[in-house]
Amino acid sequence: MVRPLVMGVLNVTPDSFSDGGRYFDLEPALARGLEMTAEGADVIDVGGESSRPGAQPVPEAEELRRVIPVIEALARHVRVSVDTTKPAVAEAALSAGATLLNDISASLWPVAASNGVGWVALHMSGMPCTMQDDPHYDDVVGEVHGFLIERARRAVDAGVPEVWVDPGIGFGKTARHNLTLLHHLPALAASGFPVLVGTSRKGFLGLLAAGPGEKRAPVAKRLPGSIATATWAMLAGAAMVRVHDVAAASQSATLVGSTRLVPDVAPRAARMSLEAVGGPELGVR
Ligand code: HH2
Repeated sequence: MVRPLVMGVLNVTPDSFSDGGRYFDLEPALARGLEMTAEGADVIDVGGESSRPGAQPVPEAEELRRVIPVIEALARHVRVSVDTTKPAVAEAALSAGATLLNDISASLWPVAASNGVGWVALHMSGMPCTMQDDPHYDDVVGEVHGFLIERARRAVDAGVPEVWVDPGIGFGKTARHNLTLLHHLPALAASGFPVLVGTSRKGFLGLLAAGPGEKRAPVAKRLPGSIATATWAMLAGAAMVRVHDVAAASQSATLVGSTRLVPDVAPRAARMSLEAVGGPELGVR
């Protein structure tokens, strides 16, 4: 098996849309990173600049100040990715121990190639400060998949050893665009590039879960939608999901993996799923 991977979100920012300010200082950030690791995160994604709709850019020195000490400390315990669009921040994060560049600008593959590390290409239409103003596509699936596969091939040609593609849920997309991209994930997975998907707590889940008199369900009420869409994405072929709620997503990843290929489950997933069903045979209830 293979259990899909779980990427835990660690926003070292004052203004991220769902957890801004909670992990802005080093101590709570490290504690949360280690907690997510214990909950089953395979990768911790450290970011120092919010990309929420309307977010303003953060100066390079400030982004470095936020993320480097956290990466240095966490990389001793778990695989770390850095969520940045700045080449200098990417280089410094790799020197500090990160081994994956999570790149919403889909432009940093030369940095990944020269350092021999992994790279995630995400599709974004426009820039965070304006991307949700009036997103428009003639063919959202064709445009997003075409862009990602072209970037991914360029990265492979440049020598990047590990190339991921991410349809960029919420990055210049309406709820309908997001749902359409989720529906067509199998086609992206069929490209052969491993797919990463991040739906966690995003605005379209708030729209879909809105209660009476609410325009959107608040972030605190988006856990069911976050796990449902992460599970959907894994079943549709995503090899990794990016989530805030690691414990729940990790359990879901284990179940998805276990239902795929029972005899070959990876040791950790096997332990968890077998304990859950009460014995070494998955036939045991
Ligand atoms: N979403 C966010 C940030 N980075 N990276 C990838 N690969 N995929 C995503 O879907 C993705 C991402 C936005 O979420 P979050 O980090 O929680 O919020 P903010 O940007 O406000 O810090």
